[in-house]
This record gives sequence, C-alpha cells and structure tokens, in this order.
Amino acid sequence: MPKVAPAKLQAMIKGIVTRQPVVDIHTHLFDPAMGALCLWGIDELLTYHYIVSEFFCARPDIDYQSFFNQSKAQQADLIWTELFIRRSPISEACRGVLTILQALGLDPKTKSLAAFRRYFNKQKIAAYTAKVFKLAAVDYVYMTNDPLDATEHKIWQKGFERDPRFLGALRLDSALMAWPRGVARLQALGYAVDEALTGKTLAEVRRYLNDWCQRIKAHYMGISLPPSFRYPERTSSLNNLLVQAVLPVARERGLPLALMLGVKKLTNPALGLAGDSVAKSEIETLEQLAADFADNRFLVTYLARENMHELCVAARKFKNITPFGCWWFLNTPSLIEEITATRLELLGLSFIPQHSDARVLEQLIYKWDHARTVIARVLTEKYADLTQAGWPVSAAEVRRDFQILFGAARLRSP
Ligand code: FIX
Ligand code: ZN
Repeated sequence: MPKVAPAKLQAMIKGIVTRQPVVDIHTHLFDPAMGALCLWGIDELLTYHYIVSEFFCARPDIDYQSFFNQSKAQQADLIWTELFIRRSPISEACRGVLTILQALGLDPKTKSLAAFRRYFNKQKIAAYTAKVFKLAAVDYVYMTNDPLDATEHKIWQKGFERDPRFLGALRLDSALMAWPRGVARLQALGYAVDEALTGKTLAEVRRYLNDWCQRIKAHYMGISLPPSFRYPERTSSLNNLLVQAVLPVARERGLPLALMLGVKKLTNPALGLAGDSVAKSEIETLEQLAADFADNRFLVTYLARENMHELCVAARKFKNITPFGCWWFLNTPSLIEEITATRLELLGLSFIPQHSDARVLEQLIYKWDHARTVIARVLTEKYADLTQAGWPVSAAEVRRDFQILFGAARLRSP
C-alpha cells in the first residue's frame, strides 16, 4: 500500500476529522420537545456564562446585579458593544459566536446585531435543530437530566415524544451533594429518605436512581465533585451514597459513572453560573475508587490542567477509567492540543477526546469546529509519525480510528 505523503495525509485527515459525525457525551442541551429548557439564538449565545465572565473582565466598573437585572437582550447589547465592537472578539468563546454566525450563512463583518436577531427570530426549532446538528456533524448529544429540577420534572411528568438524537444521562448533584440538601426534593418525588443515611434511606436512593435511569433511558449517571472530594472518607455522606447506592445501581444496570472533578462552586457567587472556579484534585481518590470498584466503569474528566497527565497514567493503571473531554476552562485550542497529544501518546485511542458542554444549541457548531481543527492537527502529526516508521495509513483506518475516539460505542448501549 503506497505511503500517503504528509501533504496528502494532512488533507485526508482534515477531511475526515472535520466532517465525520461525532457523539457528544456531555451537554446541557435538551430535547426540543422539552420546550422552555431549550436555549438557542443570538441573545442566549452572547449571554453564555463564559462570555459574561469576560464582559466583567472588560468592564469591572459595572455592578454585577445591575447587569443581571437587565433583560437578556439588554445584556446581549452590552456584551456585543463591549466585546465585539469596542474590542476584537479574540477569546475562544467570543470567536465561537462568529464561527456560528458564519456557519449559519450570516456575515459577521456586518456587525449588525439587529440583522442577526432577525435571522434567529425566523428559525423554527425542529428544522433548525436538524440544521445545527448537520452543520456541527453531530449524531447524538447526551443531555444533563435532573429530575429534581422542578421545571424539568414537570416536563417528564407531562411526558413527551423523545427525539432520538437527545440521549439521557442522570445527573446526581442535586440529589447527593451537600446531603441532606436533596432530601426534601427526593421526598417530594415520593422517596422515603431521611437525613440520616439509614438502610431504608439508601434503599430509597437506589430506588430513585433505578426509577429515573429507567424513565429517562439513561446511558450513564454523572456527578461534578469539588477538588476537596476524597475517597475513602468513612464519615462522608457523599461517600456513603456513592458506595452504597450509586455504584451498585450503576453496576447492576451496566452504566458508567461520569466523574467531573475539580469544580470550586460559586467562588464568586455574584456571577451566578459564571461564578464557578477550578482547583487541582487528588488523583489517589480516583485510583482508589477504580481499584475498589473494579466492576464499575468510570468516565472521568478533570477541570484542572494539572490533573490531566495524572488522569492518563491512572487510565493506564485501571482499565475501568476512560478519560474524556477538555472541559470548560480547558476547552481552548492551546490546551486541547497539549491534552490530546498527551492522551494519544499515553493511551492510544482509548479515551474520548472531547465533549462540547454546549448549553445553547448553536454552540455545537463552534465547540466542535474549533476542537476538530486542533484535533486534526494533532492526529496528522501522530499519523505522520506512523508513516515515518514505515506504517501505511489509509483513509478507512483513520475513519475507523475516529469512530473509536468519538463514537462512544460503549456508552450508547445501556
Ligand atoms: O458541571 C457541569 O456539567 C459543568 O459543565 C457546568 O456546571 C458548567 O457551568 C459548564 O457549562 C461548563 O462548561
Ligand atoms: Zn457540563
């Protein structure tokens, strides 16, 4: 088989990586049938919490509350003027808005927010969702489902016809974090839990997990944990709930548990959703969990860059750990490049390179476009190394490898 020359190799890999569909294993998007929960359009894009943070960096003189008291459109006007008109929208999240506009066929250089709004206001969600999925080359997205969220619970109670592109994932934070904070909401859903973690309470938490994994057809359960999270910690309610409820149910149902580690919640409460920060977690906690629960599968991502190398090594030691994504503050071209190269070098294809974490529908377009560009560059380098070593690289093999990286096969079959 003739060796593919680097220039041809680069074009081949770019063609595959930029167009082959992916499975997006973690988003905050919702099935279009879930109505109010579905965010889309230019005002939602401009007031994305990543961009809100950047707005206050640029305008520290503006009072948080006076900004948040304004309507979404007014907030978007302020952000557009400050971050797009008065200065170049050079950050990853701001550039993302331009990538979306261009992909949708709008002309960013008109710089007319009014014209953009007219376009978005004309869109009808069903056809528009198909258009966005096609532009982003995304086959499926996993939602972040929380039955304890009053709005979401009402929608599930009412029932709706599922869109097969939106897969279920049961989020555990509101039920389990800061126990007994979730007790009242679990009781309101009919689960006889007490603050004290008695056998009855743990059985009822297991019933909640089973009921709702079934109800939403969950393909995994997920939880975000602070840098301070430790395991084992005998006195910790969270440890107890994970060990005696979550992990047994996950194992019985053949579902992975997604651990998203390193979030310092509300470091600046005045910023709301934009107020979370990051710190390094302790890798020994993950190693011990993987060792003690060898029959459980863990999808793992960290928010701290410093944890990403350790995660690769932990995944080499424990086959039940699958690293995923360059999450949140790591979702930048420079860090995706560093992290993806390290993962390929240490794990081969046994990881999931990226998820979008999209909150607004059209973000699928920019988050995947930007990530694919970087990942294509890294993969080209690695395949070029193979050809240098005398190993032929065919398009079919690159497509196969891409499917291993982004197809999330192990996740799709509950
Ligand atoms: O815990 C999470 O799922 C985080 O991704 C979110 O809480 C965070 O706000 C986010 O959207 C980051 O991209
Ligand atoms: Zn998320």
